[in-house]
Amino acid sequence: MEQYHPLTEAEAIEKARSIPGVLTPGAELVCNEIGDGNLNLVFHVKEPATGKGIILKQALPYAKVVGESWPLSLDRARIESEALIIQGNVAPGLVPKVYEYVPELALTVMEDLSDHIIMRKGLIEGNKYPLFAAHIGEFMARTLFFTSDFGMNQQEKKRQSGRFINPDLCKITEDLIFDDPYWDSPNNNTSPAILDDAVALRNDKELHEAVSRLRYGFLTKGQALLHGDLHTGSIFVTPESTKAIDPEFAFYGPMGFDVGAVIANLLLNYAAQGGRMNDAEKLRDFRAYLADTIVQVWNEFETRFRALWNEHAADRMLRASNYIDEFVPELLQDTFGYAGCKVVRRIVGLAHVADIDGIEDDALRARAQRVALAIGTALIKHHRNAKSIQEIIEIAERETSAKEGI
Ligand code: SR1
Ligand code: MG
Repeated sequence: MEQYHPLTEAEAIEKARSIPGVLTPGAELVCNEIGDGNLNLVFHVKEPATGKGIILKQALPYAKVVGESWPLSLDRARIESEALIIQGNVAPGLVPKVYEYVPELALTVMEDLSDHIIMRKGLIEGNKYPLFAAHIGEFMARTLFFTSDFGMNQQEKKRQSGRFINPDLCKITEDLIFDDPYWDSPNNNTSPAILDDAVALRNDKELHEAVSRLRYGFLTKGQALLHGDLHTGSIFVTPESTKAIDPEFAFYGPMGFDVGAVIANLLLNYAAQGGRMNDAEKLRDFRAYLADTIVQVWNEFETRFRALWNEHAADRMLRASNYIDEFVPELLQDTFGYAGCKVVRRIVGLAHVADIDGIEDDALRARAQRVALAIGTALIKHHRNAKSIQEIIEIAERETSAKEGI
């Protein structure tokens, strides 16, 4: 058995060659390490003559973004590969295929999606993805429903939850999302230009009450197997196709955390475009597209989730009741709250987003950060009163005009 070590590019090529049925036997192969995330090595092995390729993702025993001082369990590679397999079974075509998982190397060998682009990059460039809402709504409805007590064998769900105890990665979320932004944590990465807004977060009792409730929900509500980090950097797109990647944060948690993650990242782009698009008409049009996409993501998700419930509810009591009509409104409230938390952490916390950090002009970048913080905190404070997805758009428009003066 091979001992764990970070792969070299030559070893990645050798491993890729051993996968049957993907690359041409004996073909010339090239390899690049393309990992630009916070945690892992990612090797892209490509066959230049045909364009065929394979991705090899290897966990490092520490958080790459910080260094060896932040150790992390390699078990996250097993969790990611098992989550991808489960998601691929219940939501076919919406995640990359896993060819092999090599436990001793914490290595997942999977489908090359280089005909897609990372959605965050696409949105930054101002591209629209008309099928995205339906695809991601389908992905979330099917993965969350069929891994929950609503849609799977309830004894098997307990056993499955045990395989997705993910303490190291959950701790990252507990700290970076539900703790650090609300005090002067050394983990934070806050621009001095918005220090007054960051300090206001630390002194806002009403906000702390609401975040504390959401944090407790994250810790205790084991509703479904979440992706756990479903931001637009974890989604590959083309105009016709959507694939969710990178579920290493997968664990049994509150469904609204995944739905909120998607919406938060659309809102971050919404805030960012005010510092990116100079043409007022283009900006209005792109923001209208993002707002419409947010509403559609929820509607597509809710419609599908309810349909799955009607057809597959797992026990007699669910089938005999209208509990779904109580559950979905609570899920909407969680979605508001988690979306807000995920916006706030990307502005003052350790890990930011390129949508906003990539704005060249300092004043416009600071304004976009303030817009995002205002939207995020308003969502968190409003979450228990949320009744309709449309309220997210009202909040985004209201806070944006207040900060941008339009
Ligand atoms: C230390 S890891 C920082 C962030 O990167 C991942 O994508 C997660 O969002 C995590 O919080
Ligand atoms: Mg990731």
